Amino acid sequence: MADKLTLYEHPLSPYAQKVKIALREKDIPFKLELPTALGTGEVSGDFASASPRGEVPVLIDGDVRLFDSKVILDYIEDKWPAPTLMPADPARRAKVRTLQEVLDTQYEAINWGLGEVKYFKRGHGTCADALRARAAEQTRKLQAWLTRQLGDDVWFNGDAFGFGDLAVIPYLNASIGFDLAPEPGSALAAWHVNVIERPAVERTSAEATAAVAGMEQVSKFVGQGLFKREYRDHRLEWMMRSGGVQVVLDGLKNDDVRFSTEIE
Ligand SMILES: N[C@@H](CCC(=O)N[C@@H](CS)C(=O)NCC(=O)O)C(=O)O
Repeated sequence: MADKLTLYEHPLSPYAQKVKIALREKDIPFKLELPTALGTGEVSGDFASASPRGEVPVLIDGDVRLFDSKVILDYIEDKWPAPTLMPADPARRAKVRTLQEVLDTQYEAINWGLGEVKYFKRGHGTCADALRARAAEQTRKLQAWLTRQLGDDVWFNGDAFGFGDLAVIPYLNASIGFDLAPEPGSALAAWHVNVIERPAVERTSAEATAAVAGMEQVSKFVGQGLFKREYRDHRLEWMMRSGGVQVVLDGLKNDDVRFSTEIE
């Protein structure tokens, strides 16, 4: 391979973690970059031109510059088809895409909301308690849904590990970090034990765990105006529907939350 790929990421981004797992499973070399000023809404330079939404992950492969994890994953599978990470059967492929859709939107929003409460100290007191309780209830329901999706299979992807599995792992790991592990003895818990041992998953998960330590400090930086959190799509809806209307209003008043970047 001539030039190494560049992946702009943050180790805690579940979207970036999915891409790293895919590249590592396929043994494709890449270098990692953390975009300057990620999280401020003020990104610039090469990253900003490749990522008009200012979000990670971004994959640079020569002249090819891609944003959005599902687009990037499909590109990786198309360009480096072996070993395949997608099942062959059309119904199974559709099931994998359903998993990606639900996990990247509804499941992700819950973990993101828990992060807003725990690390960014949103909704002090009773509002924070209510947000945590709603998140726990929603997580239990989604984990029950995932258990039903897995059924008697070993892998979400079908016969072998693939996109169906890496679609789930970063989100389930984050739940476990928030003390919302899958029910002991469940098929989902057994799947997690199995999947976490894969070198690509283990390495990517370890990078995320190492980055959690830095999160203990971030609320100070919000106060100093160094963060302007992106309340977008399902995340914004989650905060509104789960008891955090005041969090959104306070954030807008204090100018430390923003909506997604309008593409120009
Ligand atoms: N739909 C996108 C979502 C990417 C996304 O939201 N990334 C977050 C990190 S988890 C981000 O970079 N946010 C920019 C910011 O917070 O400023 C994908 O699948 O890649």
